[in-house]
Amino acid sequence: MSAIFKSVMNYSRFINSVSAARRTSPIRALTELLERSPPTMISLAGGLPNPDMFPFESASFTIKDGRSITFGLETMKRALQYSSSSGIPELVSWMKDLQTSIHNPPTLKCSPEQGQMDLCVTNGSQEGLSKVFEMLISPGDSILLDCPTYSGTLALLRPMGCKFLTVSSDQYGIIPQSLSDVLSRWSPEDAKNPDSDIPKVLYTIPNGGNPTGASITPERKVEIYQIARKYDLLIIEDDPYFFLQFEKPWAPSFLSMDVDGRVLRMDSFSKILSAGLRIGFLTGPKPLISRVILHIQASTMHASTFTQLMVFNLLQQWGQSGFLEHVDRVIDFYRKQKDAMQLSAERWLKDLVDWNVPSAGMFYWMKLKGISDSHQLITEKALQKEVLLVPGQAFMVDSSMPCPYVRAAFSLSTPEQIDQGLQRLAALIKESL
Ligand code: 09M
Repeated sequence: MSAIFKSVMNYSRFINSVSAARRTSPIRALTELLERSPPTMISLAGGLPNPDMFPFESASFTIKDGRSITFGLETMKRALQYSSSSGIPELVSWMKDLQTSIHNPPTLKCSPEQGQMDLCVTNGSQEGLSKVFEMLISPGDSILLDCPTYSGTLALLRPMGCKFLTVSSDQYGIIPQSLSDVLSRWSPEDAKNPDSDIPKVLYTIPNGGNPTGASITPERKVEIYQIARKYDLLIIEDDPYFFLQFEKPWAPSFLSMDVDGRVLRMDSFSKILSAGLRIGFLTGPKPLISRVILHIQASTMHASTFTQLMVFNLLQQWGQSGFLEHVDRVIDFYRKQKDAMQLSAERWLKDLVDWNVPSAGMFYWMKLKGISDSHQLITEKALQKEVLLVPGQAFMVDSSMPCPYVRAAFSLSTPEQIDQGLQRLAALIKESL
């Protein structure tokens, strides 16, 4: 891709009026000044609390591999204090190195204005998603997405008053021809007209889609990226299941092919380190990441300093290779879980359900044959039979339409429970036919 000429992006085209109006807080600017000052500086400026007054003194964590992390008094003071809105510098730097090793983004050496790759820490990828949409979407805007999709994204977008333009997909993700077809009612030139209603944003989950389990093939990604270039679209790559790809080599990301700086990528540690620590990463062109950081300054301020230090200390001890070894162990677990669900589905659901075997993630998307809507079946009868699945409706743009699908997660149950659960589902379906 590096031989391809870069399009010059006009980022202001994508930023809505609320985001464009964000300014750096004067206190934040002073804090940064203080960080660059000599230790002799007496600052009466910052409204930071005195950590000597906090009751916690030290902390120690035992890692399952036998190592430990200890926060002494000084680290503890820092962990309990406010910190930078973009994330603690050492974690940001570690993650930039990881993104570089894994994705080698073509924008790494661009100037900041030209979309140089930047990164910030978020409270899980959900905060990245919410901040990105709040930067880009104005009421009445159209957004391109493949449906069904993550209910958390729909929950975010629905109240924003945007129109959903759904693109067809299958087990290999978005079908590029369908994306072209949806866009064919506009001309690429419309992207230069500020009054045009041409969509500006494509959202997708590229690996182990939630709920479908689908993963976009590398060939399709290249085609989709070319269409995004043609119509000047930003691609929102929501990829929390990237590290749960069962087979190597891992698929190249949109970020890895992003010569222009039109990809905003969400990564998450929720599935590999901890969901409750709430650590995610937003990677993308600097002019857009800096808008998101301004929003973080004015809302959550930053992801927990304590949590960030805890994660950073672990990553530093592990190094990139240790981290990737851990990821491999996690993948081995989920692959076995996926195989267990496959086996049980073959055993109990063969003639009752259609499904595809996922190549990443945590979900099977099951179509119940001969049942037009799974909602009542799940919310009433399944409860009595003591098996719970998510009715497909939850992932649909139009949730008023009947939906014969259910989402089955293989993450949390034992193979025995999975087997029993699917046996119960089979009995339910048979009763309802
Ligand atoms: N179900 C997710 N998905 C989910 C879910 C969840 C409680 C979360 C996609 O932790 P974060 O912020 O990194 O993850 C957010 C996120 C972003 N994008 C595609 C996701 O699947 C997490 C949490 C209960 C149920 C949940 O069902 O699917």
